[in-house]
Amino acid sequence: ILIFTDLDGSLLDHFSYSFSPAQPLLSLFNEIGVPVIPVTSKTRAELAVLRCELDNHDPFVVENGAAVFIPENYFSSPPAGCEVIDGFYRYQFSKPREYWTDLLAQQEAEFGGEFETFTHLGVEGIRASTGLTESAAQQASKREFSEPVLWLGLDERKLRFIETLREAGATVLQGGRFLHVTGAGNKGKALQWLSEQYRAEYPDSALLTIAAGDSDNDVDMLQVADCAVVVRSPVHSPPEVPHQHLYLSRQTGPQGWVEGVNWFLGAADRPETIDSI
Ligand code: 2M8
Ligand code: MG
Ligand code: MG
Repeated sequence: ILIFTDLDGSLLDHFSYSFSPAQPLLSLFNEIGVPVIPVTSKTRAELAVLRCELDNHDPFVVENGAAVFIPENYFSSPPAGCEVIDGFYRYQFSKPREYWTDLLAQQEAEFGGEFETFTHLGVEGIRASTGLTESAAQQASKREFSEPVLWLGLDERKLRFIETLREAGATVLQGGRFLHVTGAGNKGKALQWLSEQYRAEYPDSALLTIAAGDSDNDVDMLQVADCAVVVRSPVHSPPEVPHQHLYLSRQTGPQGWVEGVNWFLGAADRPETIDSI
């Protein structure tokens, strides 16, 4: 079993960023060796801190699928196409951040005043719009492959903005609070690439992939996993995910995460009817 999980709004509470309701299940997975792979909008700098707090030693995916990091001695041989960086193998799907900030700067002419980038928000602006602590906001500001954007304008204009960026080659993904502007990767591609690395390492095991997420930027990942847990959000409606094996949690955040993962592991009472979207 491989568990691929979104963080904000899924394993972490949307408001408090706490994962304590999931702690017992995470400890169990650690003990029995079930990998829990964060697949997140967050940066490598944020993951460095969070993985310590979570006591997580598995690979992770940053900035919405823009890059995958695998601890250097995790697999018996280096995965193809990776560079070694700070003790990790890195597989990169996207161009660097500067490419996307340049593209966004070009949008000022048509959309000036309608959006705010992370670069312009700065650490204080990020803190204010996310509720992260100052040091966490600092880590969030260290983007390497993508730029989050706060949309300030009207909804119709937002669609036009997204379309314009897509025509220019960007991938634009809606997170809980921000639009994420990045390159060719998405969470689904990252899941598939990483699953192939596990299959190569364990050719005789039948691997089952479970993915958990709460937002639109998780749909690509939820669709390609064998089992999809949609974690209910306290602030927005669940994303639409065409999937045969889908569970929509009744609870939100980490409680919903535990509920959904347990449901697929057969450890929860099977509800009379499965919630469907
Ligand atoms: C941003 O990501 C979330 C993901 O759903 C969002 O778009 O709302 C990122 O900046 C991430 O780095 C940061 O930790 C998070 C905090 O809420 O916001
Ligand atoms: Mg989320
Ligand atoms: Mg996320």
